[in-house]
Amino acid sequence: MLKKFDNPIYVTRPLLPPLEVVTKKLQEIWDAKWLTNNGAQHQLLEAYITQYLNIPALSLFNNGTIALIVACQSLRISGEVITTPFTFPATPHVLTWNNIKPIFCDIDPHSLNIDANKIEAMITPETTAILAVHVFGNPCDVFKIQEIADYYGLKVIYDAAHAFGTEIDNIGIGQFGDISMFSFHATKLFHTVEGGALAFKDTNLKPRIDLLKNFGIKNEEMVMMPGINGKMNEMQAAVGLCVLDCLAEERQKRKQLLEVYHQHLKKIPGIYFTQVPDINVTQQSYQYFCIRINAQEFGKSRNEVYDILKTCNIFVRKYFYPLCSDYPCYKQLPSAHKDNLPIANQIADEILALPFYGELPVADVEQICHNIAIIHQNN
Ligand code: T4K
Repeated sequence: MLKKFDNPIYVTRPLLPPLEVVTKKLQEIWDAKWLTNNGAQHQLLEAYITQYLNIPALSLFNNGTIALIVACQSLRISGEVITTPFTFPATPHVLTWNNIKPIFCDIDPHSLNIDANKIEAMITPETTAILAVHVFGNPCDVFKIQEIADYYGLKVIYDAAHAFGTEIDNIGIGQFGDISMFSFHATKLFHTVEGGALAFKDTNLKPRIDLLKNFGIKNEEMVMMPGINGKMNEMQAAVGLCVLDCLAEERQKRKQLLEVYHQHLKKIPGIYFTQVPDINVTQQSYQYFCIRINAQEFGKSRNEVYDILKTCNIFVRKYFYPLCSDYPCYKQLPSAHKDNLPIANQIADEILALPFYGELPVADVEQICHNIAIIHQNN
């Protein structure tokens, strides 16, 4: 029998440090009377995260989307950029806000990331960059993407919104490509309520990025360029510092939940997990846990499973459905045509993000899996 939970179970819950720890940090801000504009908390957090993510340079932002807009500006990207339709709206919107045309490339059916083997065919004389997403924290084929970029003289930007802490061969994911963006939104493993960061290997980029996020202001009498307000404030940074202290435990809990999900769901026909076959992922981000449901083999469609789980008070999410290429603002683009994106269209109909956060009891995960098994058996 299906079990209905008494209280709603959401896809995620924010990692909340003890309130008294946050209050103590806020007292420091009150004492300093310094609320934003590169304050003490900001400087501390920037230094800690640079170290935590194992990257040469980093710049904090008020959210991931503004950070990504600035990434494009800082590299002077223009014309056309090849990207994925299987992502959050922010990814292509950032291009549009920079007056750049997004060109949608199909995805790999296992990693759900942009299919590196299909990028070359999308390159035109207008192409200046590749904007790839490490979907659900699983790394893209960074080596192949860099090879293509080097050959054609393109920049590489990674939307690493989900990939906080991901490492390949013990190298921080932010070391690949020209710039990577991390999101620190409340729903992310590491968060600052709202927030984000740009990570980059070329430390020479830092002055330009820091100018761009502060209106282009160099000093009281010089404004160097048309910048934006992308600054992270002291409250955000303080919350981030408190969340950092809870991260190791949160990661451990999520690792255990991931194992429980795998153990129970792998036996059910028609359920598939994401995989990154040719990349040595030495550390995962544990950001999301997503499955694919093959309707024929499972006996019910993803939408039916979504609806049934909702009646059990389990609020799973269809990340990322609809595809960005189906939004009214993009669907007229030739690259958005379904014939160009067969895998992305298939995956968008199969994907389901299940509840995944440290506070979720193992017993609840077992019950969620049990409910999915019952849905399969009730065909
Ligand atoms: N690129 C990618 C690939 C992204 O996924 C994102 C953001 C970005 C770029 C942009 O980064 P930011 O500019 O946001 O830094 C959520 C997040 O709002 C969004 O940040 C995230 N991706 C996306 C994947 O998920 P929604 O519309 O699903 O959020 P919402 O409000 O429905 O929250 C989901 C669930 O989380 C709720 O059902 C309950 C729980 N929740 C949420 C919030 C906000 C809480 O328990 N407490 C909370 O405070 O987008």
